[in-house]
Amino acid sequence: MSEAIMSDTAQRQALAGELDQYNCRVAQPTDGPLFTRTPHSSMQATHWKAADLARLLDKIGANLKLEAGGQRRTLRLANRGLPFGTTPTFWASIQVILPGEIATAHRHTASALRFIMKGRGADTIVNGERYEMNEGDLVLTPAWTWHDHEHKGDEPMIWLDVLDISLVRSMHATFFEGSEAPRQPLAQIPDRSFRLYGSGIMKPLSACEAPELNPLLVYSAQRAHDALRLAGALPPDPYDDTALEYLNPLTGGPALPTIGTVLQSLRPGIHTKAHRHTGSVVYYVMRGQGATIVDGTTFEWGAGDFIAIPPWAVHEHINRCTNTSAMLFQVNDIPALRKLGLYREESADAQT
Ligand code: 1HN
Repeated sequence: MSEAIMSDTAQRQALAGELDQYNCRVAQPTDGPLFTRTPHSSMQATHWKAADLARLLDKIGANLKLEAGGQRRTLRLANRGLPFGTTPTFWASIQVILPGEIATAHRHTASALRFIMKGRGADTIVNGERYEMNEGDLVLTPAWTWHDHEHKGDEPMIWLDVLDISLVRSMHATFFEGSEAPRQPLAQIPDRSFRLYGSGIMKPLSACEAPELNPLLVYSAQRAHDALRLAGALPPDPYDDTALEYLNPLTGGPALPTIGTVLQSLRPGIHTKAHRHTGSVVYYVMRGQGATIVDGTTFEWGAGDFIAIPPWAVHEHINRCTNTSAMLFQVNDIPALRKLGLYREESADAQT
């Protein structure tokens, strides 16, 4: 058959072999759609229950070693719709550290944060600054900062770790470096960032850091809870009730460039409006009892549970309790999406 009367489908298939030799190709009829009208995420909404996590954390605490220069002892929150990670951009894991253990120093280009779930007596050193980690504190490990942890308390301790690993991997920008010394040397003033910037309302006249590099490494639970309590007296946001984002005190932008961190309270009995956005989200329920409806599936949650919401999934929250508020810590990738011009949101009312 002459080339002129072959169908377009046949032409495309006939060309494939030759083009391939030159590292080229044309769209083939068997290819899936290149663009979809709206995002079709393969990530699945997922619910992890506190009792299951507690049992698994006990098990990894008892059975996995924490060796110098080795892997951290972390329970990764996985997603059946993704090859790795908790959402398309970030990994959420729960780290177990036992009394006397050291998670040795290293650094990586993935940005990381820690949110302390339970226990006391561990500290972390981030680029020479040392901070005690107490329940509800948020500690940052910005990209390429050295970090190590030591547990000096007498009960196992757990915290949530979130790293933008999938985002960094997708850009092939992974660097990692270990250290010979298990812990870093301390800076002369080992809590400088908190002394200068920790109030959240003031900054030194001489602030000379590059503003896009957040100089503040730790956000205390007490200050964050005070802020949330004050804001909680205001009328609720229709979708999130009271939700405050941890900020970079020099720019007012997000605490990390790619990962958003939010403390949220749902007042007694509230049922928020439904919306969707391009951000993927993981919620950790700090206290309370309620439900989150994600694309029509209802997840009934209680304290210690985690919920993951895929990009563009319609979601709404309910506080089932009529006399106490629920408190949630939320992690999302909205800062990364905004920087890339990819953030969109819409109310469920607007959907057809
Ligand atoms: C990591 O380096 C830490 O530094 C925690 O404590 C969790 C999960 C995946 C990859 C690296 C840490 C991690 C991690």
